[in-house]
Amino acid sequence: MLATVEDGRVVDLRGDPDDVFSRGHICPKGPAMREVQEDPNRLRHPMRRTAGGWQRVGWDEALDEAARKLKEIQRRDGKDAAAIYLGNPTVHGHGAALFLQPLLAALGSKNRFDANSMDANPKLFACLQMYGSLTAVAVPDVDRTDFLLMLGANPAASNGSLMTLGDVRGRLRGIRERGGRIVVLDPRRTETAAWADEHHFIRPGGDAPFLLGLLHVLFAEGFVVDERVARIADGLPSVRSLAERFPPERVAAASGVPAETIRKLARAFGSARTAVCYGRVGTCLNDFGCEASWLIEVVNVVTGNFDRPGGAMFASPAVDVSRLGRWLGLDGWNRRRSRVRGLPEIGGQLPTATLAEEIETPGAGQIRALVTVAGNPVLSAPNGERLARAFAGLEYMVAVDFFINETTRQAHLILPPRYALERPHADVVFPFLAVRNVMKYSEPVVEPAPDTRDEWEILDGLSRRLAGLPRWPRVTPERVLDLALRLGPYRLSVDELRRNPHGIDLGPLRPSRRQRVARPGGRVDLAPAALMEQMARVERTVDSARAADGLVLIGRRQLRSNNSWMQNCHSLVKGPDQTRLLMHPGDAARLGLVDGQEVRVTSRGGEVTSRLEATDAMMPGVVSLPHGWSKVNVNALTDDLRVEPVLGTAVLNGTPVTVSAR
Ligand SMILES: Nc1nc2c(c(=O)[nH]1)N[C@H]1C(S)=C(S)[C@@H](COP(=O)(O)OP(=O)(O)OC[C@H]3O[C@@H](n4cnc5c(=O)[nH]c(N)nc54)[C@H](O)[C@@H]3O)O[C@H]1N2
Ligand SMILES: Nc1nc2c(c(=O)[nH]1)N[C@H]1C(S)=C(S)[C@@H](COP(=O)(O)OP(=O)(O)OC[C@H]3O[C@@H](n4cnc5c(=O)[nH]c(N)nc54)[C@H](O)[C@@H]3O)O[C@H]1N2
Ligand SMILES: [Mo]
Repeated sequence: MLATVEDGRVVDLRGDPDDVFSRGHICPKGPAMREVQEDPNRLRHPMRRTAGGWQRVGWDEALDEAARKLKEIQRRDGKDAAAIYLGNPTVHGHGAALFLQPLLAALGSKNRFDANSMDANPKLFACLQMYGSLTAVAVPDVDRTDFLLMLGANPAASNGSLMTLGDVRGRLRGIRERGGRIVVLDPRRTETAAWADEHHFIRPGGDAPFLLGLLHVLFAEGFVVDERVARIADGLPSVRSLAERFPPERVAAASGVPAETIRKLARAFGSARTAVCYGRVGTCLNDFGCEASWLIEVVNVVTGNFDRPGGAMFASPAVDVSRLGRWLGLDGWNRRRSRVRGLPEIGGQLPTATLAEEIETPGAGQIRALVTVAGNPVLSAPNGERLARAFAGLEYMVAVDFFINETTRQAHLILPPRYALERPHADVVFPFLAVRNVMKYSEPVVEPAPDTRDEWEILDGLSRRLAGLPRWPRVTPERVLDLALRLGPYRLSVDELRRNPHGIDLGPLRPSRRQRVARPGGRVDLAPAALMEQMARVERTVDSARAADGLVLIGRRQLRSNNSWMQNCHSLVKGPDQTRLLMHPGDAARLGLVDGQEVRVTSRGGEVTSRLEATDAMMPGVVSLPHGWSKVNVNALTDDLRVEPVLGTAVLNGTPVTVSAR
């Protein structure tokens, strides 16, 4: 973005037309950053909760207190008595991304939770199983593909996820301008569907059955060239005999996609010059998130679209995230399990769906203290209200965040970092998920307010106190970044990035299976045991599926919101109410409800009220609410006990609900 600064204040923020990746196309949240910067509610100094309200404290006093309390509790009850929760923005800046590891090490607790257990873990798991690494995430080569088959993703609103896109609209339009096609499968006809050639409804959780039917046709009709697949992958016979058992007719009811449509899509995919299947939050956050994520990769590999232009490819980022991941021992799963429900870790992190019970359940290893960094799990985690009650019972809680919100208001102490416009910025995480290799470094655009701290200084300050290390000398994020860049494949440096403020274009994605697939010979495992053994469960569901009688609830991201936290920005929340419940008009008529009416939405665990919008953009039997809003908290309806069995990922979509007049 380009910022205009007058008298130390940002007066204008807009897209940078010379940016090598976005070409100046940004979303409404970009300009709204000015409002976050100016927001009087944004904290600049540490705040302590007292009987008389929040009181400002000095930085040293605050950091000393946090470290002392955490250590006291850990000394008494063991290291695991202090837990940490890492929220989504921890990956959005190099300060946090590079300085969280030392904090995790200094805390030394096995009770680590993160937002990925409500997001991408099933996909990362599929990558770990098939390609040997959580960081071996193949992304659609959007700029060259002839056919994009998209399941449960809405990049028109989300800007692309595990598929970092600059100029999302232009890039997707490019597929069609080249004569290619985009097909979307989603229980809602989304904003992305409006940009696509075709949209088909799919039942929430219906992706794994659909993909099995798709694979059946791909195999049966000769779209799989065995010799070509066998050159790079093992397990083809297992996958073939699996797919043989699922003709489209068998999966039609469970997927909600007619058998004829599945056949047609398989033929279109199989005969396209290049094609790529891609799935995101919708495919991950259901009972078969791991299986669906795996089958998506299988579709790409068996049709010869893996690691080739126009298919699913690996980015080659300037900072070698895979190497960092290996050093940090991220590439693992099920090396230990959570105390209460026995859910497995992945990448060292436990599922957030079990955090509340780990706090509530007495016994050795009970969580008594918590650090949250850039997260708002009370709104973002299933059964958030239970979590809020659990937080209230903690002996000590400290939040690294610059807003007092549903989560941080439970903390004894809040440590607010500087905002993005007051600190240098380099993206070290997302280039490894980008559809083109790019790297950029941005200087701060405004002077930070006096006596404020950068995120890394807070994390570093806390780590050093916890570990009992001297406070000086410190290694800055710029030094770490510079080293990582110099060790990376392009031998870049921070100075070189500084000389190129519009970013450095490092070219299109390149075939790199041998470097990126961390298995012997760079070979892909098409049929990992951990996934094959789930197939009996899929089979049972497929065969017991019948026309749904009740309603199920799914989520909806919106262009003008950002999970739970930009709702202080007037430019984003003005206009029509964004929290309406979407429902098919046929369902509304059946329930005697009318468009615009106030309704009560009830689930096993909770209730919210919302206004009804009757729209044929919804699949019959499915209703939709966005997440992240406090007045209509969708996660008051979701269930912390509903997790998929492989990883314990929260099943945030497909929640059974009833809707009635209020
Ligand atoms: N029902 C339902 N629930 C969902 C989802 C869904 O689709 N449906 N999506 C899930 C997904 S994909 C995700 S990623 C999670 C997100 O879950 P969380 O990460 O827990 O929630 P966020 O709303 O992203 O919270 C971000 C917090 O970080 C703070 N913050 C912003 N920038 C910074 C910064 O630079 N430093 C620090 N320290 N703090 C900062 C904000 O004030 C806010 O409190 O929600 C999940 N929850
Ligand atoms: N504007 C905006 N952008 C964002 C965010 C934001 O809050 N606001 N959040 C960011 C984050 S943290 C993430 S993880 C990404 C997510 O990025 P995306 O995954 O692209 O975004 P979602 O809108 O969650 O898309 C999920 C889609 O899945 C559909 N769906 C639900 N259940 C199912 C199902 O069972 N099967 C199928 N096939 N579809 C289903 C929903 O209708 C929805 O359209 O977006 C990021 N970008
Ligand atoms: Mo996310």
